[in-house]
Amino acid sequence: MGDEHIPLFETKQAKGRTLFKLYTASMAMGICLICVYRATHTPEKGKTGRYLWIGLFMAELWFTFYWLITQLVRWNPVTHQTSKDQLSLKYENMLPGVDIFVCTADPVIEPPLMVINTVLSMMAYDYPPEKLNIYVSDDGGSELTFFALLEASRFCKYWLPFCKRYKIEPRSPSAYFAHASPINNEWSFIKNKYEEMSKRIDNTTRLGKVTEETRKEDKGYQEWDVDSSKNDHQAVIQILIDQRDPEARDTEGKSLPGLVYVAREKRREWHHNFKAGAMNALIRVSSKISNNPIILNVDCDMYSNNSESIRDAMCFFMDERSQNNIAFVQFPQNFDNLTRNDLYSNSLMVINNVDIGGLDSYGGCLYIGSGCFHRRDTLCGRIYSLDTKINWEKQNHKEIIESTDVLENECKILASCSYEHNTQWGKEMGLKYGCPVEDIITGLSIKCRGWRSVHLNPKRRAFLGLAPTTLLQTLIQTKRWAEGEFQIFLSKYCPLVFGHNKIPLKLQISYCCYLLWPVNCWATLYYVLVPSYCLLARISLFPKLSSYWFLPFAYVFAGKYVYSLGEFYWLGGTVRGWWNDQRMWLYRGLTSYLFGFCDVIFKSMGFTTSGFVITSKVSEEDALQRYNKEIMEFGATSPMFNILSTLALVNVLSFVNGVKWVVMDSDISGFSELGVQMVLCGLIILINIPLYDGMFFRKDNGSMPSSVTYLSTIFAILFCTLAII
Ligand SMILES: *[C@@H]1O[C@H](CO)[C@@H](O)[C@H](O)[C@H]1NC(C)=O
Ligand SMILES: *[C@@H]1O[C@H](CO)[C@@H](O)[C@H](O)[C@H]1NC(C)=O
Ligand SMILES: CC(=O)N[C@H]1CO[C@H](CO)[C@@H](O)[C@@H]1O
Repeated sequence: MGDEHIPLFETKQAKGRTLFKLYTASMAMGICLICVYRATHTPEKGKTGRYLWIGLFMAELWFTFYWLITQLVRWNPVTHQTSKDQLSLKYENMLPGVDIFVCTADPVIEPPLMVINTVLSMMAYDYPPEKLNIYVSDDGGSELTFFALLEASRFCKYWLPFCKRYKIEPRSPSAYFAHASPINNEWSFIKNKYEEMSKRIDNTTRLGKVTEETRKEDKGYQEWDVDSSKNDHQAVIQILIDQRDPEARDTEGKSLPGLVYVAREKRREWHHNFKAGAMNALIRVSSKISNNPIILNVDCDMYSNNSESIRDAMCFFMDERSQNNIAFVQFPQNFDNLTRNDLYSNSLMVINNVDIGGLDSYGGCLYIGSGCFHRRDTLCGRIYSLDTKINWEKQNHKEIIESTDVLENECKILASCSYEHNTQWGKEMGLKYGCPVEDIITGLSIKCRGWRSVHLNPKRRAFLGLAPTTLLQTLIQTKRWAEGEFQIFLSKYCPLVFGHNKIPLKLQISYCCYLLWPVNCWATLYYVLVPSYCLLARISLFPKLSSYWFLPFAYVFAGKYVYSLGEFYWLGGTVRGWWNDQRMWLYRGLTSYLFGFCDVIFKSMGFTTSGFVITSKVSEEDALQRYNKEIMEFGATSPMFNILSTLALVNVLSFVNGVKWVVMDSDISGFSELGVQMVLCGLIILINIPLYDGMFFRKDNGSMPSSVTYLSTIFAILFCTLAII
């Protein structure tokens, strides 16, 4: 074939690299000058403030170190572009099959209606349906989810042909009908059908159980006849759409993607390894039923916003140049319920658009547990060698002759608790166990076996999920990530050790950029607390405003923030969005990272931990209204809020004290000496405005609980009294 070398994807380097390098160099110079200043101006032994000064120097050294890692990550980001036309031209008839895993864990936190919307959007991919199989892992083992899925297996017979005929997007019915305007009668018919179905599902969910009448409709419900609970039940495997069944057709007689409900066995005496355990059970069950060479896994709230995403991913797996060394293609996590200025900074815009592209240029973005296409063989532990080419043409899975019942029963063994006992599952095979963010170490170990990975970040988002909509949810989610990541850093999977000699040093260090998130808490806390403490105690920690040494501080500070504002704006954010992002950076540092760090340390010493619980991302009506108006939501007591409020108040008190001092005593030289600290305090106050508002002015349900306000006021006053005496 003459056209054999037409590439299926293109890789581009980010623009403006020279400018970026110049900027980095100038910042590095500024930072060096600051270090020189700190080293040469340390207060002498015995003088007040010597230790505070040294502490501040340490905090700055940490920030410098972390900044250097960040610059390394961002040195040379790349982006990819796919040519799906080429893919169809060359490979349309040999496209490999794809097994899609949708994981859900709890019908209350993750409503079944949301789950089936995700499932329907996946079933409707623009891809040969006989090559698609959807597996829903229900770790809640709930008949409500099963009921919803059964409904979906009927509705899809109307939905899929409708999607394909009118080429509608997105293909999650709820997302589609939320914005679409009527086309014709068929449209209204489908919409009615969808609404009826969602009513039935909502009614059943509200009731909390499936009615007796409905239970007679499908023998699958018998699985719930035995006494069972969320954490103690047998394995349930139900093939809802069997591709071997000649009657499994849509209303136009075309074949349907397979649909399988899987609830692995749960017993109290076995450890279940959370999502990693569920994924591994799915890998085994799917290998028995369809055994497709590509696996896509998504969280149950992430619907597909682009019906061509599978083809995008295939462009990498099937490209001839890539030497078949691509183990997985990761899409970023995006959200469709973000507000315009992204109050809680959930969009991860800079990480998704810049940082991960940087990791990609070093041969390996992270695997982040959702929206990722894997090769089945690499996920199961295969080591890279030059002949790992998949023979796409011979991928047709083996003919299965068993009846559905027999097949389901065989799969139950694969999904039983004891199956993994004394096997390599969770170690060398499948997702790794023993860490809350198992995806990161799984991705890392795949890379250590010689594979590379690709990050694809198309303009039109491939997957859209739900972002947390309250401050506390956001902070707790970040805490969980931070904790897991730091745990990896301290474990044998630390990239610097585990990846030694296996992946490039650049990549090892880049990984640490994320794994060290929580460590930032100490320097952040120090910077928020100590300069204002010293302002109260009249100890100067920074150069005078009139001194030349002030310049590097001003340059580094301004340089960092002007750059990040510019970057944020250029990526499509708003100025207020950037300001919110800075606030959330601070809040995460002072709470999520702090608790994450402490929990990891306490856990390693054998103590129990703070145990913040995850709550539903679907919130109350009035909370949702505030979210849409971008009013910060407190409304709960949490030690996290105590910390934030106390710090915010301390800064107000010391700022007021500083102002009083300049105005009343007209102490101008004092102002020059403490000016930087006053500016710092002032900025912290500005960024905390929504917090003061929530503490003292708002009266709605989302304002700060008064117990938190009282307690933090007392703490703040105590602290300031200590500083002054
Ligand atoms: C759902 O419940 C409401 C009352 O709670 C009832 O009026 C309605 O008919 C039910 N819908 C379906 C589809 O069962
Ligand atoms: C989702 O897809 C639609 C097209 O169906 C597109 O208009 C929209 O911009 C996409 N959303 C995002 C966030 O990319
Ligand atoms: C489930 C949920 O919270 N959805 C909300 C996401 O955000 C949009 C506004 O941006 C709301 O309208 C949705 O209700």
